[in-house]
Amino acid sequence: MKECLVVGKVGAGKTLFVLNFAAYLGLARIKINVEYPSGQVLYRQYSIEAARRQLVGNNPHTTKALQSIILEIPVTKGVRRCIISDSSGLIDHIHKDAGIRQAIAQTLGAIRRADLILHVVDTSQIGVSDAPSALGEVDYQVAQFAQMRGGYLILANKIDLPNTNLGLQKLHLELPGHKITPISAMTGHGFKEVRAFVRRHL
Ligand SMILES: Nc1nc2c(ncn2[C@@H]2O[C@H](COP(=O)(O)OP(=O)(O)OP(=O)(O)O)[C@@H](O)[C@H]2O)c(=O)[nH]1
Ligand SMILES: [Mg+2]
Repeated sequence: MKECLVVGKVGAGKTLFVLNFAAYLGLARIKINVEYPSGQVLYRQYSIEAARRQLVGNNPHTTKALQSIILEIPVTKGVRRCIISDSSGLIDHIHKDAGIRQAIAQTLGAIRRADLILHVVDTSQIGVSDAPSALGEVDYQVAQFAQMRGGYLILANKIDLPNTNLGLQKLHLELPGHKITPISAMTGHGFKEVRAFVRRHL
C-alpha cells in the first residue's frame, strides 16, 4: 500500500488536516497506528470528534510520533487504499529535548520513504517573524528535496483566516515551481483537489 506522508512545521495544521480529510473521505471512526521514535507501536481508535479533541493542539510538538490511518479513495472502479501518516512537526533550530529531536529525525526518515508528500504550510503566518509555524528554512529544504521526485504537493493551510491572500502570494514567490493548493483543514476548503491529487498518484 502506498504511503502518503503529511509533513510541515509545528502547528501548521497537519493533524487537523489528516483527521478532517479522513472524515471527508467517509471515515466515522479513526483507527490510528501510532509508531513512536523508540519503535513502540500502539493501536488506537477514536471517533473523529474525540481524535480532534485529543490529538490537535495549540502547543508546538503536540504530535510526537508517526500516526497512520488507512484511507479508501474512490476510483473509477471501486476504491483504492493508501496509508496517510501524520508526523511530528519540523522546526528550524535544534531542539534541546532529546525526545523531540528523535521525533523530528523520525519525520525526516519518513520523508525519504514516502510515496507521496503533502507539505502543510500555515498561510496565516508567512513572513511573521518568530512564529513557530512561520515558513522557515526547513520548509525550503523539504521543497528542495521533494523537487527531485514526484508526488509532492504543498497545502497552503488556514486559508479560512483573514488576510491570507498576501501569505498565499508570498508562498508562490518563496517556493516557485511547486504546485500549491490552498486549503483549510478546519472547513474542508480544497479537500476535493487534495483527493484528486492523491488519487492520481496511487
Ligand atoms: N483557523 C484554522 N485553524 C487551524 C487550521 N488548521 C489547524 N488549525 C489550528 O492550528 C492549531 C494547530 O493544529 P494541529 O493540527 O495540531 O497542528 P500540527 O501541525 O499537527 O502541530 P504539531 O503536531 O504540534 O506539529 C490548532 O489550534 C488547530 O485548530 C485551519 O485550517 N484553520
Ligand atoms: Mg500534530
